[in-house]
Amino acid sequence: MISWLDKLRKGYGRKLAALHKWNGWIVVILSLTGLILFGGFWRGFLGEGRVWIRWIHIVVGIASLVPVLYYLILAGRHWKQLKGKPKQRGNVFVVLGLLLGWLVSGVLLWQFQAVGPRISGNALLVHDLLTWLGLPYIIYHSITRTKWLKEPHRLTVKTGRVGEGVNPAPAGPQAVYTRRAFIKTAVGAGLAITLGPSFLRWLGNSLGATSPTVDKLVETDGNSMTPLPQPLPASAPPIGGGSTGTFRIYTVTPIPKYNDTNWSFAIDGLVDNKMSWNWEQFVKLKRTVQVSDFHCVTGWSVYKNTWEGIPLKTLLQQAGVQSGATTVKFYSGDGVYTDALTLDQVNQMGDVMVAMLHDGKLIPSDLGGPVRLIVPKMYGYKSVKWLNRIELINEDHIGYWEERGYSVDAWV
Ligand SMILES: Nc1nc2c(c(=O)[nH]1)N[C@H]1C(S)=C(S)[C@@H](COP(=O)(O)O)O[C@H]1N2
Ligand SMILES: [Mo]
Repeated sequence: MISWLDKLRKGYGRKLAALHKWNGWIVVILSLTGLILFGGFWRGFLGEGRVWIRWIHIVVGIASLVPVLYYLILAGRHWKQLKGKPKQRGNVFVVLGLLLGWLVSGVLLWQFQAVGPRISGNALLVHDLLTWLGLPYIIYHSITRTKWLKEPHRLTVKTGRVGEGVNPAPAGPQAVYTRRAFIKTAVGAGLAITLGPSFLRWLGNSLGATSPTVDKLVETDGNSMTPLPQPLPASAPPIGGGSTGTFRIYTVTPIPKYNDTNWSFAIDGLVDNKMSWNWEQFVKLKRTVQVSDFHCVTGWSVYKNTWEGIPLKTLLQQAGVQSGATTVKFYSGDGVYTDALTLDQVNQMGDVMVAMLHDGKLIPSDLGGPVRLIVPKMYGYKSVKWLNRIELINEDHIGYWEERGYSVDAWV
C-alpha cells in the first residue's frame, strides 16, 4: 500500500506540473462546453450537437476527479512547499473547492430525474454561482501567473541575444512591481466590466422572489394580437399569487412573431370533426384557470404559474377522437419543434392545457405565446411553444428533443 503510493509520488515536481497542465485543459473544455450549454443562443444552432456537448461536459466533468484525487496524493508535500505562502495555500483551497463544488452539483444536475426538481434546482444555482465566481478567478489566476509576468527579466534574457555574453540588465524590482500591478489591475477590471452586469442580472433573477422579467417580456412582446383576451377573475389577480423563478427563453428557431391575421389553430387527424380557428374565434373559446409549477430538465423551475387556457381534454372532446387514435401530436408554429403524448397520458394527467394567459397576461412571444402547451407533470420540453396544430395519430411520435437524446419518459 505504502509503496504503491510512493510510486505515484515519484518524480513529484514533474507530476505536479503535469497535473496543473491537465487540470488547466479540463477547465478549458468544461468552460467552453458549459458556456455553450448555458447560452440559449446556441440551442437553435446546435440541435443534436447540444446533446453531444452535454455528454462531453458530463464525462470530462467526472474525469476531473482524477487529477483532483491525484493531487490529494501529492498534497502533503506540496503543502509543506507552500509554507509561508498563504496566498498560494489559499489558492489551493479555492481551486479544490471549485472543482469539488462543480463536480457534486454537476452530478446532481446530471441525475435530475433521480433527485427531483428541488434538489436539481439548487444544484443549478450552485453550479452557476461557482461558474460566475470561479471562472473569472481562474482566468485571472492564469493570466497573472504566466511566467513572463512573474519573472519578466527572464523574458528579456530569452529575447536578448544570449550567446553574446551580454545579458541585458534585469528590470529593477520597482519597475517589475508596477508593471505587474498594472496588468493585474487591468485584467481584474476588464473581467469585472465584461462579466459584472450579466452576473448581477443572473443573481437578481436567481435569488429574486418574483420574476419581473416576465413583465418585461410582456412589455416587449413581438406579437400583436387583437382582440386581447379578457382574463378570468381567477387570473387577475392570479390565484397562484404570481409566479416565482425565471423562465429561460429556449428556442431552436428564431422566435416567430404573430398577429391576428397570420395566426391560426387546428385539430385534425383521427377526429370526427376537424376544426380550425382564427385568433378572433379562438379567443371566444371557454377557458379555465390552473396553478402549476414548470420544470426544465436542465434544472431550473418556475413555481406557482397561474395559467389560463383551454384544457386539452375539452378540445379533444369537441373534436371527437376516433377509436383508432393512440397519440396526440403537437406542432409548433416555428415549423420545426414537435412533441407528443399518448391519449392514456393525457387522460391520466388531466391538467394538460392549451394556455393563452400567464398570471393574467397574454403569453409573450418569447415564452411561446400567444398559445403554448403546458404539461405540468412532465419536464418542460413537452410544453410546445407557439402551438398551432394538434393531430391525432395511431402510431408513436418521437418529439424534437427525444429524437436528440432526451428521455421519452418526461415525468417530473
Ligand atoms: N417550439 C419550441 N417549444 C419548446 C422549446 C423549443 O425550443 N421550441 N423548448 C422546450 C423546453 S426544453 C423548455 S424547458 C420550455 C422552455 O419554455 P420557455 O422558453 O418559455 O422558458 O419550452 C419547451 N418548448
Ligand atoms: Mo427544457
